[in-house]
Amino acid sequence: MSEFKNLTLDVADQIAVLAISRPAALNALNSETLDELNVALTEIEARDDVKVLILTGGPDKKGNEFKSFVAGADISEMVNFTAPQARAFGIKASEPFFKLMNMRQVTIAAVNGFALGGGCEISMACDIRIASENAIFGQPETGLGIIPGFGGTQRLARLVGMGRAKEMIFTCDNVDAAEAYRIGLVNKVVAKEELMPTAKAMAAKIISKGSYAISVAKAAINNGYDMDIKNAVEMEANLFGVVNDTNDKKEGMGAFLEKRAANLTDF
Ligand code: CO8
Repeated sequence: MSEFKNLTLDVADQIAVLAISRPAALNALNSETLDELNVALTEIEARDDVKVLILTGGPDKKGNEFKSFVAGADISEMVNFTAPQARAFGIKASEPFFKLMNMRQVTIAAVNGFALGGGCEISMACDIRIASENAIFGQPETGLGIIPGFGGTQRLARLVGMGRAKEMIFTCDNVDAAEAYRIGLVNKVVAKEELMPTAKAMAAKIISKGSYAISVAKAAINNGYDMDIKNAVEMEANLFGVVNDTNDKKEGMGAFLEKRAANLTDF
């Protein structure tokens, strides 16, 4: 694996924990960090020893692990952007963001504090979001005279519906973890000390299933989301054909019929 300035990576038990780490800026995303994320995600996707990726935020400069997930895109970098630079910044982010969304491994955002602007957006690019009870979500961009530019106008509406998305983006009102759960922005809210254990327990449960089947199911959900239902179901049938010819299918169904535990290994 490459060395990173603004990321830390730990791999154990087939789970990669990738932390965005810019303690002086509450883990704000600058160009350098986006480039590093792109490299890290490419390298992680190629690893057969990683089946779930947990994305989180590193501690702040005082060592507080629950201050910030990601406090947005880096405002000090964006302030002097020309329009082409701003556009290029958005496009740069879309590469790692789409990797999180589409990589064969499942991606879980463990949101440990502020998830504002680009921070809320990167959490939404993950498959699943688990928040600590102190987490704060928001899209403050219009208060800065800009718009969410890392997919937020699109992914927030898809997750919470257009009305709530418009309210959050037009008012810049933050939502706390409980409200984020209520509106479907996060899957679970847990006490701070339970955040990483809960994310890892969910990861372990996912790893215990058929990893190849999960990656195909992920592709089916993602690809079908924006299709009409007829074509989407046809696409699902095609993918069902793909998973039909796997060792895991033989083993999984065979184990059921033989009343024993399955040993699923395809990936
Ligand atoms: N960018 C750069 N620096 C930041 C950011 C940020 N987004 N957030 C925090 N920091 C820095 C602060 O400037 C401060 O630095 P210093 O110590 O040198 O003064 C340090 O982090 C600590 O922050 P605070 O002292 O402000 O900490 P507080 O506990 O008082 O407040 C907050 C925490 C509420 C999170 C506050 O820092 C804040 O409001 N941050 C900005 C949040 C924000 O507006 N985020 C959205 C940014 S815009 C965006 O994300 C757009 C995404 C799409 C771009 C697409 C372009 C195409």
